[in-house]
Amino acid sequence: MTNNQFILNFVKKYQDLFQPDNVVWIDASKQQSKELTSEGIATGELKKLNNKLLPGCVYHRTAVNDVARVEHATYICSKDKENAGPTNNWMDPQECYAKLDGIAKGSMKGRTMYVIPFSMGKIGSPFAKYGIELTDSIYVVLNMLIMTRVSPKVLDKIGDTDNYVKCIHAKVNIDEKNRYICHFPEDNTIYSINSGYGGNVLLGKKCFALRIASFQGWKEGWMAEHMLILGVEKPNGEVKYICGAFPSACGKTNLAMLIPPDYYTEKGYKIWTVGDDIAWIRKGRGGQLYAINPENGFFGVAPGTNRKTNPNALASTRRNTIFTNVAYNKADKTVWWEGLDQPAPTNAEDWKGNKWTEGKLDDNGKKIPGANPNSRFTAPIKNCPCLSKEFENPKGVPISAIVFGGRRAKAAPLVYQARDWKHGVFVGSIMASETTAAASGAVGVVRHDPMAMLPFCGYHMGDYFQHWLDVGKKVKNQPKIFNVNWFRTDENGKFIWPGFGDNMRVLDWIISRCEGTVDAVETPIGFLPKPEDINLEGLDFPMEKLEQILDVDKATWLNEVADITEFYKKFGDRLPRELTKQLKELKKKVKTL
Ligand code: OXD
Ligand code: MN
Repeated sequence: MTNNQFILNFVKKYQDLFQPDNVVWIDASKQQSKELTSEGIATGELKKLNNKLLPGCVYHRTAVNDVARVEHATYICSKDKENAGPTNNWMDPQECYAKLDGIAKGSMKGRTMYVIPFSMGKIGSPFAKYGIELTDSIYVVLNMLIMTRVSPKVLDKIGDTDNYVKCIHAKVNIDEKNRYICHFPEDNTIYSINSGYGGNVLLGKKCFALRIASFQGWKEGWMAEHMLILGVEKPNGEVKYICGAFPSACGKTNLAMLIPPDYYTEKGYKIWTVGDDIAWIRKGRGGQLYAINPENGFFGVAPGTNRKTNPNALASTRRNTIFTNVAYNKADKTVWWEGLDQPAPTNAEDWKGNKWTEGKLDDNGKKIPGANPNSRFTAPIKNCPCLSKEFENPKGVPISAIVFGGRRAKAAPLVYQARDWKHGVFVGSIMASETTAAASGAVGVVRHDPMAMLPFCGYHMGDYFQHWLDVGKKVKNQPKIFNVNWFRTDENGKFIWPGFGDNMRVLDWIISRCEGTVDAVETPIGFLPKPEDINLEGLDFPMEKLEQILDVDKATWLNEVADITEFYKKFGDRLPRELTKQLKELKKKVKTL
């Protein structure tokens, strides 16, 4: 498929090391995809689903020990340890290559190694970056065909250069103890072994489009962010675009595909989805920031997705979708997960492949779920009923607002606006959120997750903060920056704000602030809405509750200040002085409350 010696040498090097029986280049033809799917079905790696109800869909189970991203086994292998920073694991690059080569050597004997040329971003767009992934997994090939733009044209675009990201994946034997997800930003290389879980092996996604791309963006003057991109269409037809950074499994997909409450739809408001997970952002026309979604599909969390919470996501999964680790309905060869608005199947297997009925208990009397809490659907973005017509725009969409948001039972109010770009960078840097099932480890623990990039920043986070400050300096029309929190709870631990479609009411305030058509109250943490400016039309939600979730409590925020002070210490002298200044100011202001 190519005469490029860099690529041929790369493929040959790993062919010699892994010793596969065959090497197959992926050309993205229908025929090849069909054959690979059939092969996956024949080996049991995939199950074909009901072709009438779920045409073109297949089902897959990962190993039980391999269901989420593994942050403890994820490394940034910069030459100088300092450059990986205090928030990343580090290994010396040469040691790391040798270690992984040693583990994966000969591991593809009896298997096929696939070579996948892919693009992040529309091929040929000024944003696009190219990659070649080597893998011994048909599941990975089929997922990459959905999530990225796989095409021989990518090879033409790379031409005779060495300018592509080298992505190496080997399943080996899915040994948890020898699982490594390693990044070599200075070599444009990713090396992932002993896993078959999406976030660890679809190397175009987290590994390339965030960890490697954040480093590339730092060097080249743009940004790779863990953000959704949505367009709010107003009754006059004008569309305003918003980027939103939220940690994993905090509702980015739901927000990106939001259906406004009746009050808003009747007036003519509509939300258009550009992306649900990753945004690449750079300066464009009019001194403004523009964003693209470099992906081509959704790798969404299944549990909780239903006709009420996210009808657009559900609709996106009705054809040509790969379901991973959900429950399997043997009766009609369909799928099910907790929170789906239809009764659990009676003749089913759970995500582990065991016979399962709803309410089944384990030895400790705990309910066994049918779907893994981090079970996923991989769906083509083209399936999405509310896909923005700007999705393929090679120049991206102009960004009016950036929204940061975490999962916080207390502290952060429903919404507030940063005073300016520098304060906005501070607001992003102090984000914290309760952990979720998207990564292995404890769930529900509050941790700092600046800009929702803690697990995804491919270099020193102090430099990353400085990069944010520098990008702001370069643009004349900076987006306004906001923080939201849909997850405040009451004394019984219940969510106070209804969330989902009603988040439109908050987006409405955000847009009005961008347009300068609504006032705000200045507080120590930033501008808060006057409660009467959040439109509650058609929603049974008492004003006192709204006041409660717009509250900024002195003791809580003094605690936050202490906590941020401690967190910031990690970054030493690579913490931008501007952020220290912002923290001091916050402390001073909170004391006046
Ligand atoms: C994801 C994640 O899969 O953030 O998007 O883990
Ligand atoms: Mn994500």
